[in-house]
Amino acid sequence: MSDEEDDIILSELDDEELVQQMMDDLYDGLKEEIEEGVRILLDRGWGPYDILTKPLVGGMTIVGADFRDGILFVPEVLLAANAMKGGMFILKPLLVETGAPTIGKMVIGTVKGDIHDIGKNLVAMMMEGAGFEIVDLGINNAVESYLEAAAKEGADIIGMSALLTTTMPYMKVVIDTMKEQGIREDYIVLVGGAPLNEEFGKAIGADAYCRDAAVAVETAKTYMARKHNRPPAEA
Ligand code: B1M
Repeated sequence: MSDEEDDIILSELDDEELVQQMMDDLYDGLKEEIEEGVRILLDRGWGPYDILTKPLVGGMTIVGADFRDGILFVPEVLLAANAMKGGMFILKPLLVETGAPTIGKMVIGTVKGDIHDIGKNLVAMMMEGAGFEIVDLGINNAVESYLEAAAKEGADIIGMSALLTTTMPYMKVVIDTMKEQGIREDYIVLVGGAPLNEEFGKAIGADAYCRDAAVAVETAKTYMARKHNRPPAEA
């Protein structure tokens, strides 16, 4: 870090400068600075969702582009991810404290072979904030992990996340296994992750692809409303 950067006092920056500085700090993996920036923006009346999406997700998008282009490498990206998690840790209670009644239960996890969890964690937080009960299965989940947890927890929704083109096909393994076991219709299946799209979601037989955490919340609500309005099965 240069002397000039050492001298920056985050609280003296205006909002726009602070957001830009936080994106730079995220890039540099500076967790304490990110935490400080998050607290300053909260003190200035920013909503937790805006803080997540602008400096944090915005910063991570730049990290992703430079990782792809070979400018950043895994250790630097891990530091950036760690800084992002520091910010998310402060925001989580604020995102979940709406006191909304439980409107459904979702088990969510990143699929087998994939250790990316930032997006999945963000979805889990936002869903919790919207009144869903969340069972977070973490990363690297095999089909058994999803299905056993969904049955044990009496889940309404199975949520799967994948960030790699090599791991996204595993979502189809889970859905095909559900079909084989005759339990596909027992659950709403929502999928998400940067390399996915609507078409992929349809092709693998998911109920819906969710572009981001906000879409995941809205989609889950829509499907839960449909589920509750479904006529009872004939005797
Ligand atoms: Co990884 N990585 N990574 N990585 N990494 C990507 C995904 C990559 C696109 C980078 C790049 O090349 N540009 C690339 C994948 C390329 C491809 O598959 N075609 C890649 C690679 C190659 C790898 C490794 C293979 C690198 C290596 O080792 N050579 C390796 C894989 C390890 C493995 O999984 N087996 C690897 C490792 C890592 C780190 C460990 C260093 C770190 C992860 C740390 C962590 O997650 N704890 C990491 C990171 C941070 C990234 C990038 C830079 C950022 C991902 C992220 O957190 N984004 C990423 C580049 C990128 O995506 N731009 C990259 C922010 C997050 C908020 O967005 O996850 O998309 P996202 O989630 C969104 C939506 O997608 C959606 O909502 C979220 C919030 O709005 N969503 C859902 C996500 N899941 C959902 C589930 C739902 C609904 C919506 O269910 C209902």
